[in-house]
Amino acid sequence: MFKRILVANRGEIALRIIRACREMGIETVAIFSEADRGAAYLELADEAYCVGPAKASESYLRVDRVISAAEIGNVQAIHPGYGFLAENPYFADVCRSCQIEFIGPTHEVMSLVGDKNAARKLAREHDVPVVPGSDGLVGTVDEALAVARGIGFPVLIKAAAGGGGRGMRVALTEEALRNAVQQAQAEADAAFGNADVYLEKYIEHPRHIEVQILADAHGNVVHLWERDCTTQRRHQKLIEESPAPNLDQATRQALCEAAVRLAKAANYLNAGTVEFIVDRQGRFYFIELNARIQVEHPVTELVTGIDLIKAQIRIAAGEPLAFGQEDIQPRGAAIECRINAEDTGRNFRPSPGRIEQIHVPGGFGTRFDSHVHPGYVVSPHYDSMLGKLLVHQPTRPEAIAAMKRALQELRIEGVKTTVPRLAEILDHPAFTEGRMDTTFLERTWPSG
Ligand code: MV4
Repeated sequence: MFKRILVANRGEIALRIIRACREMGIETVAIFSEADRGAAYLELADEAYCVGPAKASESYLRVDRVISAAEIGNVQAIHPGYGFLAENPYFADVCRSCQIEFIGPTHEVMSLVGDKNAARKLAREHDVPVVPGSDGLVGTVDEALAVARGIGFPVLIKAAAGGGGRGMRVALTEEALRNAVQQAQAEADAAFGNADVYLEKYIEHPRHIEVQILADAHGNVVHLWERDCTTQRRHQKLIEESPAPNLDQATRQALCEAAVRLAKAANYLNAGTVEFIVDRQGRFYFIELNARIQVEHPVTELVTGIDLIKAQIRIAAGEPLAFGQEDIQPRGAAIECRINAEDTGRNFRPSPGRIEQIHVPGGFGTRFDSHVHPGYVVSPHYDSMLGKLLVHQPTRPEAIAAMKRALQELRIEGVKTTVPRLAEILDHPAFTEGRMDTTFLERTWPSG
């Protein structure tokens, strides 16, 4: 096992990783930008080094500075968390060349899944359902027209280098498709330095369901069931839960087995998430494979009892998984609410500033993953998540009731937060009845 790990991240996920390491007897080296200097969670690491100014592009995203901290800190491995360098194949490759274990997939896998068209092709070759669409890239408007006529409108043009909702464009008609293809190509080129696009039938009002997987270096691949992340707004998830409501057992089983098939086909290593959309008829389609630990991973930890961060570290150290698929029996229902410093009355605009007071809820089955404390200053330089409030209960209605109670207990003074909107969502019949789709929030609160 590793003796010492560098945590290449900040905030709640850095704290989450530091805690797991401490419990495993692993020393930690933290990094911080000048905006995070003096942050309380850094005290829990064994050492901490500054990697640059507040701007992420000059600190947490700087491969040279992060690697320097790893060399000076004399670590054997780096945990990237999520965001920043977590899905950067170049960073994973530099780690390898420096003989530092990257706690995540290989750079080959990261390159493969970063190409959404290649991932789609792999899925198709392994009987993982994909949305009807082009066989591969579409190079010209005429090609796109031919595909669209075959599958019918509306269609979605997606950038091969996109993902997470970036680089997509809907076309409702043949006339619109011409411009849409050219615009999508130009945008993809500008945003990702890669103009490749492909075409899919546009699935209206889908649900977003993802499957957590773990793969070790000995060929074992398991799934840890699904998370429903449908309750999101402008591609920002607000609430995640497991199990997905109103998903029949046969579909659930098929979805999870498809995820494992794809992970095996990709030679996947470490933790990953296979993302699907589910249409109104309950048909599911593979969308993308996320090669990182995700913000919402604790939802899965609560229903399975498996610590995903520790599992990631053990896998990276070469240990075989300590459990098989049969050992992963989900229990009860878990819900996560993202507590962001945002003003829901002003279109979720970030609300940075000093947290004057915070009271954290507790009680049976309640977990709050957060790095903030009274006096903590929320920087405008990073995403506005203050923490993740989670509950675990025997059933979904009980989990909803527990979350409402916990949100009432949570008191944050000094910045505006998403708490009032979260409480409204938990009271909405579309949510309580599990009838959400990805347009639910925008339709219900059109002004923001
Ligand atoms: C889609 C889709 C409809 N049809 N693909 C957005 C995030 C990215 N991972 C894939 N996304 C979508 N792909 C087809 N063919 C609708 C979305 C989508 C969406 C998906 C999951 C969660 C929220 C979403 C919000 C808007 C659109």
